[in-house]
Amino acid sequence: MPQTMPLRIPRIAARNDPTRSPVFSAAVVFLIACSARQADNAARELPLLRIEARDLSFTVATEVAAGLTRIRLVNSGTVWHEALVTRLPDGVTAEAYMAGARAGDEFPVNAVDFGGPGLVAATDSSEVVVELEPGRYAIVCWSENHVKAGMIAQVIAVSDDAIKSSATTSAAAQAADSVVAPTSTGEVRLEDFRFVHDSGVLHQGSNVLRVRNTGQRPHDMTIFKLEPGRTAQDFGQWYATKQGAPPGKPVGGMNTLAPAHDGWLFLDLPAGNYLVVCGTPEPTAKGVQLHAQMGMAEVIELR
Ligand SMILES: [Cu+2]
Repeated sequence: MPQTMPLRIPRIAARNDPTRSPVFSAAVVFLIACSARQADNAARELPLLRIEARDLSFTVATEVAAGLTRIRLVNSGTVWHEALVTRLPDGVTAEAYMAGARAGDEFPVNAVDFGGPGLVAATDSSEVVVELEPGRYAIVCWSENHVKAGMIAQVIAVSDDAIKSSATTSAAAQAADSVVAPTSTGEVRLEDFRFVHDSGVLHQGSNVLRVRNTGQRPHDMTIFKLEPGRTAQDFGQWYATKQGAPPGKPVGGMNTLAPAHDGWLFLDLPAGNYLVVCGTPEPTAKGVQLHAQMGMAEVIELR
């Protein structure tokens, strides 16, 4: 993949919000806290697919219920990892996907990207909710092309009806019926090639972002917390060589979503500057470029 990042980064300052009277802020904080808590509760009711990443493999269940699913990546490795959830065409295996990746295909076997937990640093975790259709999925780490070293796993999403018919109690069957989508605290649309959102979409503390791909291309939303005093330009320069300590670290995100796909992204953010990028590759006349290099990047300041 290409190795430079954009130099022109729009800056969005949450502190410029005009509605910063103490009373208003307190009310908003209270409302956000409540809605985030409700969202957490709703998400907790959903089936959980826990993925553990090591260097360089995944440990994950072989089966999950189709429908709205909470997917949590725990990084027990020593380097950054991510977990793309991509639907394999009928009859196609994760091994075929890996073979395609090794052959240089950026989007192997026409798999359909369903999102998944974005890139996180060692010992950190990343969580999303997405709706899985019944079928076979690959869990893939594209960070540093780990997939080519075998960092891929396979999960079957089993249809709701199959689960209900095999449920041993009516309570279990009802549980399969009563899943509720998380309540979001904000929305980000992924377009070709920019993030579209309100200026105050992210705030300190718990965020539940609804992320929708309304573009014609696949997109992701990967978030890096910049070290104090470091800029997006610093990050781009470091990324080009990967020499020395990185000027920021990944704190999660929504992995690549195919057009018209969506999901919810859980983020717990302390104050600081965040670099938001789309790391999805695009074949262009100049070779393959990351969307971040095509302008799909911005800095959000949380104060
Ligand atoms: Cu993109």
